Amino acid sequence: MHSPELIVHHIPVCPFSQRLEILLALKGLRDRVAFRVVDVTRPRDPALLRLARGSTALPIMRTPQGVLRESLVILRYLDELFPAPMIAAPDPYRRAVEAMLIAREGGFTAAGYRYVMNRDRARSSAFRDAMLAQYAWIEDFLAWQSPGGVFLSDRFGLAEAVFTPMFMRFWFLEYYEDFALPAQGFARVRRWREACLAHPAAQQVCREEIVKSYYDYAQGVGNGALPPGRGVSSFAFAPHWRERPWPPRDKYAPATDAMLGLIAP
Ligand SMILES: N[C@@H](CCC(=O)N[C@@H](CS)C(=O)NCC(=O)O)C(=O)O
Repeated sequence: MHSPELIVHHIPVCPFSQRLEILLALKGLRDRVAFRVVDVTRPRDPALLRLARGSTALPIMRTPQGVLRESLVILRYLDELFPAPMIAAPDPYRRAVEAMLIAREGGFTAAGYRYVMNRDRARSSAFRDAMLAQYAWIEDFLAWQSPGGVFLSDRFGLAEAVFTPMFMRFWFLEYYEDFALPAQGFARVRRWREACLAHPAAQQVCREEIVKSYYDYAQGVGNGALPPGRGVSSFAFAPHWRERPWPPRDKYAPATDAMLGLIAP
């Protein structure tokens, strides 16, 4: 069954839409859904806003029956619509275990984004501790549910599709905050994270694209808005991120458009 009616509107470097791309890649069904690119640095098309009932958050997915929002909802919809193979755990109990881990994704995501967006150097260590507390929770959960394994189950599944895009975005913490998991106490979550990052179905973005695109988040400004004194967003499509220099790692000394290789069209 070919379904050209399934259309996702997304921001290409967005972790929430990468979840959908990973799920489709795991199923070998990437071409069943058309992805339409939205430029987050430009005013949103009113027709798209109407589709999402005024919400600017992406991704949204158009289906023959109506519009769906929220990446976790769309993930489960796609998993059930194209059930061969199911990516969620097949057994109800294991699916519930998977759901316990997925229930933590919001707090995990928020801790990383708050940390990179913090502009008060004196508070950096508090944000680091909050991030480490999130990793410590996952460490404990995996040590409980899958102590000797790599993934939560015997394969890359739904929880991995949910968390891997965040592990990738958090390359911005390594770059702008020198954040690293401590050598002691995080072996299980480190094993999980490394296997997630290396999985062939999850290679839609790379570290360089993320570090360059998210520079403005490190300036405390998200979603394509402009930091003070700047004219071009780090999320701009042109010049292409590959053609721009790596941004300065010291986020407290703001760079100019020119230093970032950003030139107004
Ligand atoms: N909870 C939502 C979050 C979606 C979200 O925040 N998307 C960001 C892009 S990464 C966005 O659309 N930002 C632009 C905006 O909200 O205006 C989901 O899981 O789909």
